[in-house]
Amino acid sequence: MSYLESLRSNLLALTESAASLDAIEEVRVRALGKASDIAGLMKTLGGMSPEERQVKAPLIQGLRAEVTEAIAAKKQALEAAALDAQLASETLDMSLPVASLPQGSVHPVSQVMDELAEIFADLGFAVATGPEIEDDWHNFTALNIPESHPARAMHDTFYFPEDKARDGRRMLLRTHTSPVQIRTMMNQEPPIRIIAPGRTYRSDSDATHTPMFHQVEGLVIDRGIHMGHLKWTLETFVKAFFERDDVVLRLRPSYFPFTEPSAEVDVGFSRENGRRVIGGSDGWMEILGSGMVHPRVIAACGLDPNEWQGFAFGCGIDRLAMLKYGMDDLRAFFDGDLRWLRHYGFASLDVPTLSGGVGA
Ligand code: 2U9
Repeated sequence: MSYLESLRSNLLALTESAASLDAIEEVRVRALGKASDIAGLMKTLGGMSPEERQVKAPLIQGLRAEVTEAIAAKKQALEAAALDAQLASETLDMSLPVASLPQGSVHPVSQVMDELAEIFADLGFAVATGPEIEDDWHNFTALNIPESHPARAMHDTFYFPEDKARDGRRMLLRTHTSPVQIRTMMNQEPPIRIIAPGRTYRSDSDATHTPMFHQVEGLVIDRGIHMGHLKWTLETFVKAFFERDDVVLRLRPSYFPFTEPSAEVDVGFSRENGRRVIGGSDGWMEILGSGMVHPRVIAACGLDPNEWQGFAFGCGIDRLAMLKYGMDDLRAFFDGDLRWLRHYGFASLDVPTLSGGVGA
């Protein structure tokens, strides 16, 4: 057997017998590194006559190519085997019962959002979401709040600098979730039934206001929609949310630029152990704003207001959580205090259902 042949069978045997990624790397250095036999053979090419080189160069280079390829193939096979072994060792049997319950809990705001989704899904509403960084057209103009409108100032908006404007529209942190409904109306054919829960931002901070707060808004667009549909929907929602049948609603005329007519919604409360609880008729508490979608808002979204009508409503999720679960300081929602979270948090594996009870 020639020297080249015995070198070839030696190196291929070494390659084949490498049992780990470290071992194959050692073989690579030994077979192809600077001090290897193949490197030595490559160096001899320079001192050969052209005739000899013409014969030997293809043999030596061919050997180098064959060994390089064999090492690469072996390395790939070892890597695949290592990945298979890792995946096999990391399998998790999802059907096994939980050994101990997870430590974390669901934040009351997330719990209320899940409850809202569950209640409104039963009434045929889908959950819609959209960007928190908006432009002034979707947040204001489309909602019948033109540039000079005092409502823009009332919203205490967090604006981005002028040079961040897109297509001539000033960017801002959305002051309500209404732009989600605008985007839905522009992208989806009616009939529309959605709720839009999410974070909203206003430059306002005291015991009852935080710069970031959570809102849910609802929107129905269809033919022949009237205030009766609005009142029934809100009544059904409030009864299901507070899990009481003795809920009474009172609609008071109000004004919002995006609805006409507009109504603020009060709910009757009673006193239990000195605390106000929803239900009964000891007094009224305002919980929602609502109204028939303004024809100008419907037209701004490209729909014919003579054909399509709708109702909309909005309320603060943080306030809903406080009322339902008896919390009295809004700021605690955002402190991240573990004792508060453990006290008010909800078991992470509990999913609110209408049959099993939406609340805790
Ligand atoms: C579209 C058309 C109409 C949403 C509405 C209210 C009334 C309202 C406030 C309640 C407390 C916000 O969190 S809060 O400060 N909201 O009173 N929101 S009607 O009306 C819309 C929305 C979108 C396209």
